[in-house]
Amino acid sequence: MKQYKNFIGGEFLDSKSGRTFENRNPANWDEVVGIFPKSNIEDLNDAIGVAKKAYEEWRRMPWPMRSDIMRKVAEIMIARKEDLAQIMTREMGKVIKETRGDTQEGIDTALYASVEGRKYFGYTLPSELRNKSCMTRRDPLGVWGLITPWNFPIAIPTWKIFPCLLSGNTAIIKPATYTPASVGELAQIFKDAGLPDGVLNVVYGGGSEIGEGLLNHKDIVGISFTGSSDIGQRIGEVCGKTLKRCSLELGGKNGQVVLKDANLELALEGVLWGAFGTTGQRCTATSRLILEAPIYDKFIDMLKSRTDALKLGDGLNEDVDVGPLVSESQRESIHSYVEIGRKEGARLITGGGPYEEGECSKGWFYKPTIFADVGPNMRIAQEEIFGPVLSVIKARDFQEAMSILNNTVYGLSSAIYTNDLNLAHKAIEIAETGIVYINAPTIGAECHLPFGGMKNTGNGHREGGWTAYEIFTEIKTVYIDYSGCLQKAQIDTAK
Ligand code: UN1
Repeated sequence: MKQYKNFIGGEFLDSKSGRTFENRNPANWDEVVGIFPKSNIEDLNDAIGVAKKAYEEWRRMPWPMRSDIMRKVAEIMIARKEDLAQIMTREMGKVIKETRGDTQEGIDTALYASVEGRKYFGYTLPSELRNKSCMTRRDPLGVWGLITPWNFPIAIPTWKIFPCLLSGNTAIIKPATYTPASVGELAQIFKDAGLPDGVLNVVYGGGSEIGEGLLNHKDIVGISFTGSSDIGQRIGEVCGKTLKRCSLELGGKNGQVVLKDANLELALEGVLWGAFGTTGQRCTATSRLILEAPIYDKFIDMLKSRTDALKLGDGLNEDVDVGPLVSESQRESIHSYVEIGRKEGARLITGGGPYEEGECSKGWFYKPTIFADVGPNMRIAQEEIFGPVLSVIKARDFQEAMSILNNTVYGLSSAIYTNDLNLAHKAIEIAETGIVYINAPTIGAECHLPFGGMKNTGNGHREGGWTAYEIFTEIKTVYIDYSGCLQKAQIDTAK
């Protein structure tokens, strides 16, 4: 069992509070994965102080030099991929194939950053006046607070860390308390790759202390947050008052639509992966399945038999399909939604309770659960559950399927299965989601494309791709007048 420390100014330090917390394996609660410092405001202030100091030098380092460090990080991550994946499965529970994928997403994001440092940024435009040129450039903002969730313990921190640092900012990251080890390993990797001290700092602790501390600190220029809509709203409120930049990536209630002409086998593979991958604990999880009436009964039968065949267990076993939930309280919250679904009159097709057979008796396992005959306005069709619970809704036709799809306050991703080219294009236009998949499940984002949602899923920013760099940079508009005389815009041009 490893003793992790905060990473402040390039050093691994205990908290000045003297307090710690432990993290246990959700597949086996007897196993302690690590001990972590439970930091206080003093630790946070130290971290912000060193990050502020490091910013002065780091922002001046040429972009390609910064991107070389990102490439070194990628190289170390590649060498340590299996080890990182194993730690992640032990701390978070998802199956090893998925934690390898999560780590790969971090590697891809690092490699993308290493290329981005040599290309994109700014553009030149003509002036209305003679002997004058105009251009834009991008500059960093200062010290950022990065607050990350537990469901993608490496991928999501890297979505924030790489564009934030490559852009010349420095940062404090507060990882989720359920998955602190992965970010601890990343800190070591950044140090091994030669990142200058103080550029990236890790401060462990809870949201009410460290999260709030970051949010309210005068030297923090922006917050990038992925997590629940409730906390996102609170962050948005404070950032609004203090005029901090703020990027929010929040909940989802994603739907997969299967039209009557679709390849049903393909749609079945898609929904199994979308709904039960990561044990449903993704903001991109498929939590609503909208079936066109003629295939409704047949598809539910197909889905039930495949769902019942999914193997639950410790995610370190290669043949396990579904790992545990991350914690006891998540399991309770998911079960309470299942109770709500029952009371609302939805028809339980399979699952519906904790799973405690054999080796699963010491973990937070929950049976993959399907409700059919779900009304589009039932709570299980409206609220984010964040677990392996799928609500199946019947639609009369394409139009009704699309209005059910959009009948939610969230708008992250959607999947439409059809072989009709016209309907596919129409669906892309109608869907109120930031990401639309055609004949592919609601999950599967790639690091070089924008990621984010419409409506209550966020505040309009997009992580991933070059759009992530817009979050972490300020545009500077530059006019260079080489005429040697005063030229008045709009006045001299009117002649
Ligand atoms: C999330 O759902 O919380 O879309 C992030 C995917 C992942 C990222 C998901 N690459 O599959």
